[in-house]
Amino acid sequence: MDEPRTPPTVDEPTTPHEPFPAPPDQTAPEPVSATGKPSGAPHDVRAQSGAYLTTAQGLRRPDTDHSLKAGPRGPTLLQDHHLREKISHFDHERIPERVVHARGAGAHGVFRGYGTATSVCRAGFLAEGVETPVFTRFSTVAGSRGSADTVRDTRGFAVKFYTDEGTFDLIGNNMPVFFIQDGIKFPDVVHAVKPEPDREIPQAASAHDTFWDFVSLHTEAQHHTMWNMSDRGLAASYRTMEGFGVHTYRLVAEDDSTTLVKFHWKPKAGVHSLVWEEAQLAAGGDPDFHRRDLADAIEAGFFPEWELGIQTFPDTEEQTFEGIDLLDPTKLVPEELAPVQLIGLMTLNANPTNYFAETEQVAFVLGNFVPGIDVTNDPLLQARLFSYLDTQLTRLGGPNFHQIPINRPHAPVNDMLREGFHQHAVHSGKAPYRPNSVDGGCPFTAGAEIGGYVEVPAVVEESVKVRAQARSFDDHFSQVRMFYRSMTPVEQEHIVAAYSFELAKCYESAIRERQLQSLANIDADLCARVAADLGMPAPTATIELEDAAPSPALSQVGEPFPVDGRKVGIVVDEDSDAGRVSGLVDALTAAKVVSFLIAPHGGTVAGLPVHRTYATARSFEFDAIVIATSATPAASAQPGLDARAAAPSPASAVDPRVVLMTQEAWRHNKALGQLGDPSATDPAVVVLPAGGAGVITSDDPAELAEQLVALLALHRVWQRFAPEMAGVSG
Ligand code: HDE
Repeated sequence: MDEPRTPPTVDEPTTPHEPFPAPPDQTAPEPVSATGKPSGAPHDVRAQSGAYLTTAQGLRRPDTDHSLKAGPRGPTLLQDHHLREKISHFDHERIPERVVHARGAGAHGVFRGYGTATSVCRAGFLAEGVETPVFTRFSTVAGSRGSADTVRDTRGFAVKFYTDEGTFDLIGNNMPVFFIQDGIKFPDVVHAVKPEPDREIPQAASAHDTFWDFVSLHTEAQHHTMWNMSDRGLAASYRTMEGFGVHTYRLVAEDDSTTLVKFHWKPKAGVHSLVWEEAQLAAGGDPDFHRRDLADAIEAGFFPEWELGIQTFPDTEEQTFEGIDLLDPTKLVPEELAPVQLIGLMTLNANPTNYFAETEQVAFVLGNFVPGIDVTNDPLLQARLFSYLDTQLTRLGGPNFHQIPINRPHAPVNDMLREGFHQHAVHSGKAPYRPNSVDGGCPFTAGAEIGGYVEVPAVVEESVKVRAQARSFDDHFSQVRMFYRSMTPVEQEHIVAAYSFELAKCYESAIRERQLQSLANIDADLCARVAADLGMPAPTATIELEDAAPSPALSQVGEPFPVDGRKVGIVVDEDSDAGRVSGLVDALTAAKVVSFLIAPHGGTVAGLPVHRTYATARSFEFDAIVIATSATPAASAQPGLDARAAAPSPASAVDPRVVLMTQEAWRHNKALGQLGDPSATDPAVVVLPAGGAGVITSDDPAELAEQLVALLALHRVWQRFAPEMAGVSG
């Protein structure tokens, strides 16, 4: 039996006991066999067991600190098998990281069908109340496995549904459009965004010549690029990202009728982003910002949830909807034209037990479908059908990667795939071929009526073999304009700043000039503002576009969202009124907001447990900051670090780290509060001579909590720098 986990002791423990069990927030892949059979084993069946150190063969070892030598000062002996096993295994611990999406975080969960899709899709897991285990992996695209989470980038959103009918992988992104229209261009766009090959810099960043060289020459990339330059490129957390299947898929109903669809994931917590400076600070201060947030939220019981939705379109011969080519993955269909219909709920409720075994080894394969879900001719999707299986052969070392625990299906497997590296199945029988009589004809083929996957007999027009694409793919700008003009002023401001930053990082003037030309075709005002920032002339448009109606659904600003799991930092010290602070924490906890007490030192202050010290806390970690102390400079403060220390202002009487935190929170449009016991510092004094939007003061903890929650629901105090936003942010 596993011993319950006990806290570490100062002295090295010497009483043998079994390994500790995984903490309650963690789970492991379902203990099914390599061929999908329920094993009846407990979830930790693959965890290590036994109290004593062993070799990989279970042989107990008395010493792992000294190699076997010819005398204490002599050479090491080749016969030391324990040494060789230990070093050799270590030498081979690494596997190739993913070519793209190398940096990611995963979680286990469950998907529950609403039954609202059954009229268009026969897939059993979408039926009402059916619960299907899932494993979801979120990722950045460009950076390598050890890069920072908060860089400007697209985010991956891949979900593995372990359904009774086989595994379905829905591998999407947090943006509904893609850089390229044809999969054959994927290596080009990826080579362009990856670090430049001569110096291998910059890491996890698109702000460099080769990326902008490519997207300005290959203008079909402009739509996706605009999404990256928008707030969507700076996801606040994985929990607050929308997900999109991007391609148009084809659903098949029980009566064989077909419907074209685009998949959407709608986060229950709303769609939120970081601001640029905050993202940069987080990349340095906590490169694991998103990974930590996801794991912490699940551990704390704030299970992230998304509703799966579909936009449906008639499966007509031309495969267009309202003039939009559904096979062009650089185009979206505005939700105002085709509302998203919700068809199920995904809840992520458990952390993985082991990062490598699960999050690193999970293999999403685009060709993993279940009856009821089929492909279209989107040329990007078609290439992906090849790539995802192929890439695993190198990454996971052979063709049996689907037998790795996290990849095992939960449906019975009776394939005729045999042997290969790392074969975990022990196949019985003699006839892995069909037809056979030796094994009594087994395995038998299954028609659609008994769950067989039958491809939709879609008509392929009589055609000529060409390397070409449809003329309808030629419009590269009108939806980019539509996206930009659908943004609120503050979101547009961020887009201008992002282009200005990224292009200013390019060395080659020709590349900046070329990209400005694309911006001129998208929107003259956008182009003029970026050109001014770059100190370059703004070109005029070279093409004429019809203005598409804006799609307000594309904006992230304006709606209140639930505050579950949002974080408030409360600055306290020995002067704080412990009763009031506890009252605030309780009121915030009741509203499902998490409080962190930030104090000059660790341990306790005023009898309250400290979660962060002035040295470890930084504003980006919190959605709002409350000051509940006079915050006079602590013993460890270096007041000279406060730029205004010399000036005789009330702010200089405040610890510089509290000043920094408050000012950053102000700049990042976050709510600021003062728990107004008479000693508490007024944040408005720290950040501004007089108060401002989103700065609240109360000596009543419940009232302060209520006002904070109202501000948190809007995510940021949008009108602070854009007064015209006052209407949307209350
Ligand atoms: Fe991927 N993509 N991709 N991609 N992709 C991979 O598969 C590829 C595309 C996406 O968390 C790789 O297992 C090609 C679109 C996600 O493990 C690789 C093309 C979308 C993930 C690959 C695309 C995506 C990947 C790398 C153009 C959004 C991470 C390792 C035809 C709809 C999944 C791997 C995870 C991963 C190829 C385009 C999303 C190399 C060739 C469009 C979320 O196979």
